[in-house]
Amino acid sequence: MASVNNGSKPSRDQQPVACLAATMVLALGMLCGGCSSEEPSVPTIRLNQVGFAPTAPKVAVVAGADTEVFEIRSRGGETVFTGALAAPEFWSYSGEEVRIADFSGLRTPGDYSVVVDGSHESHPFQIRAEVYRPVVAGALKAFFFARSGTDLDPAHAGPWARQAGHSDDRVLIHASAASASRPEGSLISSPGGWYDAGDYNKYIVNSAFATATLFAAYDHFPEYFERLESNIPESADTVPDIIDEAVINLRWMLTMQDPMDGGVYHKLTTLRFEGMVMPEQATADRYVVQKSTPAALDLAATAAMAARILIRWPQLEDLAGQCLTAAEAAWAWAEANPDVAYQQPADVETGTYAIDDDDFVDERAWAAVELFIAGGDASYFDQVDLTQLAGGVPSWPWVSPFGWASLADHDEMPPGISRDQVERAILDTADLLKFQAEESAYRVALGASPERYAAHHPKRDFSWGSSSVAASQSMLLLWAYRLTDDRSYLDAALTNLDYILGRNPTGYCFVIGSGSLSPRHPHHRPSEADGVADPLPGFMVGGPHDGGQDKDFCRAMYPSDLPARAYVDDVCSYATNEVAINWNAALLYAAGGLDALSGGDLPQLSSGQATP
Ligand code: G3I
Ligand code: 9MR
Repeated sequence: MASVNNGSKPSRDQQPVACLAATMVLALGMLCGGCSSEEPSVPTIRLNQVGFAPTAPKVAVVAGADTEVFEIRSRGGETVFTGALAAPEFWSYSGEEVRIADFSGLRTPGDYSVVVDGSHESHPFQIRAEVYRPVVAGALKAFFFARSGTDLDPAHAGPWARQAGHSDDRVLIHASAASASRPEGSLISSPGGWYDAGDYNKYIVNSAFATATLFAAYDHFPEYFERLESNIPESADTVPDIIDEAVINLRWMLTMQDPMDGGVYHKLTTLRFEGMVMPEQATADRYVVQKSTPAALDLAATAAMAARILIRWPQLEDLAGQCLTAAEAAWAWAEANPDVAYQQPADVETGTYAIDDDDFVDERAWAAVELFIAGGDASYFDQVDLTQLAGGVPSWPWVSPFGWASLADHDEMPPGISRDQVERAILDTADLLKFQAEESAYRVALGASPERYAAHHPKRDFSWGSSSVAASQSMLLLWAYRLTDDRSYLDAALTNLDYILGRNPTGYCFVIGSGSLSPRHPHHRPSEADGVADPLPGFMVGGPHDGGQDKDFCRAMYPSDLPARAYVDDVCSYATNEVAINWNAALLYAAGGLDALSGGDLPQLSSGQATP
């Protein structure tokens, strides 16, 4: 195995050594025959398997080619474009020496493929104005498929129709959540919302990231999302589908707040993960567990954000008012309980959404910003110094970037901070990502050296859920574009969507049902247990991650331990092949924003038109 450096791209003066390493790996691979060489034995062509908007940059990544040129062929076999392959470059994250094929000059709508060495052909792709639309509509529809506690009927769910599971109207108070008014073993009702991921539990911290991202997508691109329909039961109403869907989970989140003290339970969960069964077969007792400071602050931020957005629809005015009240009560609880980290009880084995040594500075800042914007009260900043906050990419452990994005759109600045400081908090991280997108061998933003990022970012981009790191980086780059109209941020945002849809070393399009090769065996209980051959579409899987947390369960061996290739399309792999609501929310924002900005005119889908 080639010695791979610590994951940061070798500087240009290091590359000769890196290329030597790659050459050695290639030589070993050719010598040892059956062993798994890290290099392709035949040319590989990696590209966005869905396609490109006519005016978008268009790039494929080629490994193992023997020639200096490439061509683009139409579906009819005609060569419509030829170009020179760029000089070889080494990508340490995949141990590959690759060459760039740039065909941005081809803008004619049509169906095409890339060909090298005269015969090696890529997956097909399209060039057309609304090329990202199916990915966006599917990403939104995935939330409908994730709904808890409701039947999914055939008219809206097609072959993935299923019975309701988890009414969650008799949820037990866990010992860790007991209070005088709600003693251990008492029952509350906490119905609805979305299942978190491949499991059937519901978590406030991750719900906040996902729900707030859907609200932000609408807030930033209202004209686009007002017209995007996903054939859900609510499509017939006058509220945009993305808002209808976000409200489904928001209403559940509000039930997780204790009306007696404003505290928020960290999650609603079984004691251990259910088997690979359908919702109606998953009948273990469900509990709300310990109230936590991050849960209270994340609910406060999400509910305050909802309050200022939902007010736009008369039928949601009451909910908007409830949200502001809930946000203020949650903030007050967090002020009285500022350091209550979630501590997994000994008898609970499900997900935690908690990190070590968390000081909740980011959750507190985000909540203060949203409460300030929603109600105009600057006193929320009495205990919050935004100037001490780093920038960074939004993630469930680092949510303060949402605050920067909201302030960037707001007329009034909080006391002690300038608009320029707010914008720099976004643009400084965006500039690092743009540099990476322009410089990396795959020409993608993903893989930026974390040392260049602000603090709190997962130390490696190829963390658990790396495809969502890509999508969240694109979200931040679109924030930068909205601030500056600088197209280089838009182009950088697109590089990571290209990565997600196929321009990556695994050869997969990570969105189920999109592209030519997408996951067939996600770690997702309904997909595994529903008896339907095709997994539920529209979900994005976590993608490559070299942590190996699931290797004890995986029959299928990972093809590589390299960060960008450590992926296996097997139901066992929850560390690389699960789905999750925060991941899909970031995809929805990124793909939707790029679709909205690529100039495509949204066709008016009839409300009954089935989407994927
Ligand atoms: O924050 C630290 C960072 O400081 C450190 O440098 C880095 C080193 O690896 O680790 C970082 O913590 C990581 C954390 O995510 C935040 O990024 C942990 O290593 C990593 O194990 C953790 O992974 C999370 C995983 O659950 C395990 O807890 C994923 O982000 C999260 O998406 C995933 O979420 C699960 C739910 O618990 C259960 N439902 C399914 C869902 C998706 O798999
Ligand atoms: O299905 C669970 C998935 O949602 C989680 O992300 C993952 C890590 O917490 O755990 C999965 O459950 C597995 C458990 O951790 C170990 N026994 C096998 C379970 C199913 O793969």
